[in-house]
Amino acid sequence: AEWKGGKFVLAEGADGSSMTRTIPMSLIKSGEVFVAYGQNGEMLRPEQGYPLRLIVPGIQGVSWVKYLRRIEVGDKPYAAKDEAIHYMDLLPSGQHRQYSGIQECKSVVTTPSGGQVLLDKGFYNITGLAWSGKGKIKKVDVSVDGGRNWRSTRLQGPVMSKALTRFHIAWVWDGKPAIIQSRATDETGFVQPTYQQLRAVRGTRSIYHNNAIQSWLVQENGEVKNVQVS
Ligand SMILES: Nc1nc2c(c(=O)[nH]1)N[C@H]1C(S)=C(S)[C@@H](COP(=O)(O)O)O[C@H]1N2
Ligand SMILES: [Mo]
Repeated sequence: AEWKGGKFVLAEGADGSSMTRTIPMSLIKSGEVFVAYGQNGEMLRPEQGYPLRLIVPGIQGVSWVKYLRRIEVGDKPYAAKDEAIHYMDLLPSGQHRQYSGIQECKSVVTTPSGGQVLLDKGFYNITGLAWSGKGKIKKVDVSVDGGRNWRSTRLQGPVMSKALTRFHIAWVWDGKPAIIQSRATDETGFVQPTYQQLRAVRGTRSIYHNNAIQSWLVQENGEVKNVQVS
């Protein structure tokens, strides 16, 4: 039942942090938000939020409140501690960006990635994950030269809205240093930004919602590490 003035829902967790988040009623009306008690035929596990967990597709993980113990409906956002102290971004203008839950299009290469080691030159299947809070992934491009050249990858089905989408592309490593990146585009046409592009919009003091292109450096000895390409 919907309360007439109900524009926002408060969701609170039962753990020590009492994780508390405001969920706009518009999201709930879209019919995608639900409360989960199980997954793949078994109860949620403690680390997944047993016994109940809020699922908010397209919204950053912090709003997926685990150990759900309280729901309230109100006419204003609640400015909970996790919204008024944390999870705000300080913009270059000096203003705070708040209640900015939607996860914009992002991707990351999972193999090869930081901490892994390529044992020899030769064939590799570069693979990773892409996702968008605004719909389906349309395409993912991969670069092995730090963003100078890009090739489009094969998306593994089913490609579903606001869900992780795996991509694959073949690569023959010649044994020389290489910088591997992925760049996703979602069905709205939004293209995942470089760090430079993201900083131009969000400044340098914005912590959350980092959806910039991630770079992995493959070194000559095969070790892969995290680097930032400016
Ligand atoms: N009750 C409760 N829910 C919570 C949190 C928490 O600390 N307490 N952490 C949030 C954050 S910040 C994230 S990123 C996700 C992590 O969910 P996962 O462990 O299923 O990946 O849970 C969210 N839900
Ligand atoms: Mo998080």
